[in-house]
Amino acid sequence: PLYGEIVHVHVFQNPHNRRTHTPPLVPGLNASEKKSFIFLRKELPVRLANIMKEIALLPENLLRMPSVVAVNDWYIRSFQEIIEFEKKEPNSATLEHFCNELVKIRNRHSDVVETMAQGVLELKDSHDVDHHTEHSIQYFLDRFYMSRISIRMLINQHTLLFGGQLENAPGPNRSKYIGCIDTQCDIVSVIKDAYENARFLCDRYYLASPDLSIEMSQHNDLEPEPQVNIVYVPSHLYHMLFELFKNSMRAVMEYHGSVDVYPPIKVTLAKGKEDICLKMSDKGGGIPRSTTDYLFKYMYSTAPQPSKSDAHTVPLAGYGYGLPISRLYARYFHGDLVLVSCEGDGTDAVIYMKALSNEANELLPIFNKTTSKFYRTAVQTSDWSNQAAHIGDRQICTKL
Ligand code: W6P
Repeated sequence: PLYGEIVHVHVFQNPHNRRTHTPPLVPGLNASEKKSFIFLRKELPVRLANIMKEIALLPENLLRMPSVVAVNDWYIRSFQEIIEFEKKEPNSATLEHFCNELVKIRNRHSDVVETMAQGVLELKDSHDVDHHTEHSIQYFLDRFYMSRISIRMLINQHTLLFGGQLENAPGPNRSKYIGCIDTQCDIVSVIKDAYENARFLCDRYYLASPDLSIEMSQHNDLEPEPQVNIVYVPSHLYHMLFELFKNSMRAVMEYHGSVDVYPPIKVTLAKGKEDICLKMSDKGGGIPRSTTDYLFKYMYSTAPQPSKSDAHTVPLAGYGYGLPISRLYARYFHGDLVLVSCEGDGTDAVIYMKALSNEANELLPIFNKTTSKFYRTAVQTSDWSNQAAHIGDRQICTKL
């Protein structure tokens, strides 16, 4: 089965959290719900256990931080609640109870990102963090948040498909959604939604905002409304685009001061045989090459993401966990998110997605010997030197 995630976006209700779902073919107790239940009561504990093994390998001083202890406890509790279903008969009462438990677990874990970020801050405030610890934390958080994306996807699919929140007409009006997966996701309309919502924040803070121009690669002029449709989770795409738009808008507004017109943000959308590429280009002055990598580092992010309750006080994105988590969303279906910046000019952000949905399956962290070795071994020291010669002081002979 295909699975999707509901993303919490501060300030706005993410318009891509559709609550539509395909109706069960047989009303009441249906075979696919039972199959999904049997799959999940095993798969969810496996995924939880995998990441709990990694939590256990975290540097001791991080493990002792109160926020990390809290997150760990949530995982233990959720694991226990799901394995309770191992011995249960899959009758309709069990299935209903299972759905309710999943909703409860999803709610329990809704603030995990902010809480882990808080734990990292607690560590930074109380300890000197060495290079190795920093490296472990980066490695762990990428895997931990990826695991979380995948687990929430499974929970969301099950509760959307079988939780019966909303009815949906069968037959010709049958939804193009399977849970939170849109089988004909219209990328341009997601771009426009994310732009409009980011622009709203930008206008409120800077009293102006850059325009958007969308360019479709190999666009056929006979088509009045160009579209690119793919099988995707619109909420994931929205999350990435909203984050990128906020960053680009802030850069443009800060770089150009008060002028009459700001250079627009240009989005180029291309559909190739293998990839669908979405490039967002801003003329926001760019960032030094040496800092692009830091934008994806959890340890260098300035603050934890604002909690959902105080989100309205935050103007536009700071470099919180928005970018690294957006990259995980892209990687989850075997895509990627990269930044290429030219200092003094602007920044290009590219979201890669797989054009073929059969290639866009889940990318999951697994726990094995390589994993535990990673946490134990020291960071490789560089075997490249920059000490030998200097162009500036003529140690390099330029006149042969
Ligand atoms: C910038 C910095 C940045 C990060 C992410 C996306 C776009 C941009 N533009 O100047």
